[in-house]
Amino acid sequence: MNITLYGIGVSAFVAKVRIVLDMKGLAFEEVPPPGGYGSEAYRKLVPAGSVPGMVIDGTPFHDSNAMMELLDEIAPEPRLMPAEPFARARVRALLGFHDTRVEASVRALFPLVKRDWRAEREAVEAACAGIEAALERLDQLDAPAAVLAGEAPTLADLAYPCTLQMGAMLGAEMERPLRPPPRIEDWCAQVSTLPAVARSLALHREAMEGWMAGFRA
Ligand SMILES: N[C@@H](CCC(=O)N[C@@H](CS)C(=O)NCC(=O)O)C(=O)O
Repeated sequence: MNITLYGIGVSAFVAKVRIVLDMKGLAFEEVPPPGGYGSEAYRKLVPAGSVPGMVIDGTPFHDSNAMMELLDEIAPEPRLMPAEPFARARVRALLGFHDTRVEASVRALFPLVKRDWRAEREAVEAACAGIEAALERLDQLDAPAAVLAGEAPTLADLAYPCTLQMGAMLGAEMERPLRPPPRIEDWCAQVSTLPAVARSLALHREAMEGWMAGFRA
């Protein structure tokens, strides 16, 4: 199998897919989208134009969750989706909650860190409180600990660490440390010990540091 992952270092969506590729021990090449995401050159390779994009033996794929599930199906070991239908539905719900609630709330900090955020303390506070509210809801879903406690990590466990790191780094950058629920922090710390997760966390941290440094006065 010839696999190319198109990605950018700061994307937590890209990290989700990279982590699954690493968990499966699949060989792949990771490259930035030519011309940037959305460019004409990139859309010739991955018509959706978003990152992550992936091409397997000439066939393009987009959408990180679809790619994670695809990889779990074509490379079954270790299994990252449970076999039982209720558990599968819970994993998919957690993947959706990550994309639409948690990552989206963290992304709300992006425009602020690019600006003179010191002049917008209220906006920073509101955005960080939004992340904390999303994480409180995640905690109340009662799923993360339960998912990981089922002895093997699932796709849901692997989706969150880089996003939580991104929120923590952006909060720290803007002098508003995040306060995630303790159970979420413990869960994330536990998942982060997996070598595949640790590798992407390190890549993501370095990319975020470089990216944020570009906006410092
Ligand atoms: N639902 C997509 C979202 C990915 C996404 O939002 N990627 C951003 C960069 S981090 C992007 O490519 N934005 C441009 C676009 O969506 O056209 C996924 O899970 O892959």
